Amino acid sequence: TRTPVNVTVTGAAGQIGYALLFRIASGHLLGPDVPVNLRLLEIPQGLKAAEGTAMELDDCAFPLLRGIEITDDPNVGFAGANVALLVGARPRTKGMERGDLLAANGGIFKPQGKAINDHAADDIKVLVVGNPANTNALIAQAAAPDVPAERFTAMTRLDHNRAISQLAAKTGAAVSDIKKLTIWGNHSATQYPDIFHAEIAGKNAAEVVNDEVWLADTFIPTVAKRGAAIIEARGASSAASAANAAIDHVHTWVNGTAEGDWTSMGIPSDGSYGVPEGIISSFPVTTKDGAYEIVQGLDINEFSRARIDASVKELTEERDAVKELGLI
Ligand code: NAX
Repeated sequence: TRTPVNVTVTGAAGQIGYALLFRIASGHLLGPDVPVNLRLLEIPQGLKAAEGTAMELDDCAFPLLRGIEITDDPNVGFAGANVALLVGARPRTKGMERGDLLAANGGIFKPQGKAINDHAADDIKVLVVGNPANTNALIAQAAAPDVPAERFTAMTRLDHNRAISQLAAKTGAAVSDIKKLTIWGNHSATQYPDIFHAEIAGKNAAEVVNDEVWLADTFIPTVAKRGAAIIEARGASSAASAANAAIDHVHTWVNGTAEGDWTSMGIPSDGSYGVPEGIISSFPVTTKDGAYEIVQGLDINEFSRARIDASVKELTEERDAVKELGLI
């Protein structure tokens, strides 16, 4: 029998946490043969609700769930963690400026990065879901100098999955026929979903669609503003789909991308595609044996270049702002 993997989830009492924990415990994060220990990290006000969720997890009698620990101390929550899902964040409230938002989240992600640095397992893999996800991941990464930088990633898989779904709806293709889609840049309204290298049943997706007006005026804004559309319809932000994307992100990172396909992950830039080092930006990546690599050699046309640059510019501005605040 395998040693259980320690999975830490922050914001465990929130709505994404509620949609996420049961799937982790039932084996969807790491595989049907991998036992897990769950660590739920919350703030003091969230502990009671986290305990309630833990009671329900017990009541599922999941064969793979070996233990649940609940804490409001990051040093305890990340002790021995192999996988950390950083979901809890400070949402933007009315009248809050971007600087206030970045400062409030710095107060969360800096100490969490330090606790990961000091207490997590050597093979720790971190996924930041809490917004602004890319820059929160950068703050946590900067606070963890002893952890290889590439272990800190930000979630753009929900955007990736949304883009596949929109493309399938437009073309009548099955989602499983769509490969090599890319989300570039920031998990924000400036993100760029790129179909120029995507394939639909082996054919180039941009050629199949053959409609640049739809691409620019419908597809890209629909994907980028989907989060707001969900809030409008549901009266609450995306939760189950966000949890599903977090599961997909880690599952792919650990278990590998399929031959002939890739995925999108927010990762520390190595300078590829003219994206400057020092930010966490989304790229097309393949994964194997628990490591990822940026897909190299893609031709970037003018349409794509302008959009990638715009999103990267936003990320460098966020980076400059958190640097100014002393958060990195
Ligand atoms: P909720 O407000 O339902 O839950 C957040 C939870 O985090 C709360 O229980 C709160 O007590 C806890 N929390 C706050 N500070 C904490 C800290 N320092 N340590 C531990 N826990 C803490 O939000 P929910 O809907 O679950 O969303 C969570 C985050 O995901 C938000 O920042 C949201 O913006 C972000 N999202 C990111 C997405 C992505 O694609 N990257 C998509 C979905 C989602 O919008």
